[in-house]
Amino acid sequence: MPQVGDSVIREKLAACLRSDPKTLPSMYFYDHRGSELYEEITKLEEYYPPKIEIPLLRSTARKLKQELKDCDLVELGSGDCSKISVFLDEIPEEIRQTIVYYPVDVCKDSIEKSACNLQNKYPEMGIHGITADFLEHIEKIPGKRKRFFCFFGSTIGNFTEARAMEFMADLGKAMNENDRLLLGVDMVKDIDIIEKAYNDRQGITAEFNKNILKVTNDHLGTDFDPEEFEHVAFFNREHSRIEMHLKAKDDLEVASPILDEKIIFKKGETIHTENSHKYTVEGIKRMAGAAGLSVENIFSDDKKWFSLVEMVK
Ligand code: AVI
Repeated sequence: MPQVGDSVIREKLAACLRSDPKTLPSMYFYDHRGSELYEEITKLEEYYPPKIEIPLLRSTARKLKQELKDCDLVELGSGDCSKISVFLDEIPEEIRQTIVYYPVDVCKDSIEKSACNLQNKYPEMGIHGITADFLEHIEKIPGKRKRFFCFFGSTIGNFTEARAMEFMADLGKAMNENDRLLLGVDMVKDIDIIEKAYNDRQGITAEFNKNILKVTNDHLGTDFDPEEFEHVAFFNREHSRIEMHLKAKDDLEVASPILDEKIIFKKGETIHTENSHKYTVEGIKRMAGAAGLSVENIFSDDKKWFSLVEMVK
């Protein structure tokens, strides 16, 4: 018996599958199984971003520690707070006790649990979780003291170009003169390295990609069989992004009693499931400039594969 999601989600998914070309929004990767698979991806040899971002968070925290004094540290999309924890480990306790940390995430349970864990780890620091979709409610973020915004993980790379620009512009508008933003971005590099990161030998990324069909089945009551689709991931040079697709192995029809319609696929037709943009220094500066921000520092690893970009208004 399919689990029927709410009508807004249903309409959104249905519209994506009716569109030409067909799409599914990448946010639907992350049900329980999808989150487990993503966790596995982060440990894969080929998937380089976390292996570079984590040490970079440490070295950058050591460089920025003075800027964190007396500030409200706002992490957008804080998840399990594991990244900020790496960052805060490098901040001396006497500075930490002047910081108030605001994790912002849509998931109330995850915020409460991770804020509690973090409070046990750093009893000297104020912590106030904010349950909000920061893409919609940036005004919910307090603004009395100077703020240090963080958005790690190159999650911005998964937004459409227009959405990323809109998000940056909203942030640019919300930021005051003393505020700072530290943005994690995955950089353009040898295409073979990028493509291998999304086509791992164990097939975990393929399973992660196909899992979106099970999530769709849960919401729409469709009978997608993930085995009838092939995982495809390639670098699109024009848009400077990895694209993930699911390609129909044959002509097929997918039924949905909830939608009361069939979804028809021709052999080779794809569902576009994700974009993961890769950035250049020029691209980052352009994006910052268009949002009314300027780039103060770019902290990168030796190979310049990943960057933490510090921006000010
Ligand atoms: C969450 N996000 C930054 C990942 C990325 O690399 O774009 C999602 C991902 N998709 C496939 N592998 C990882």
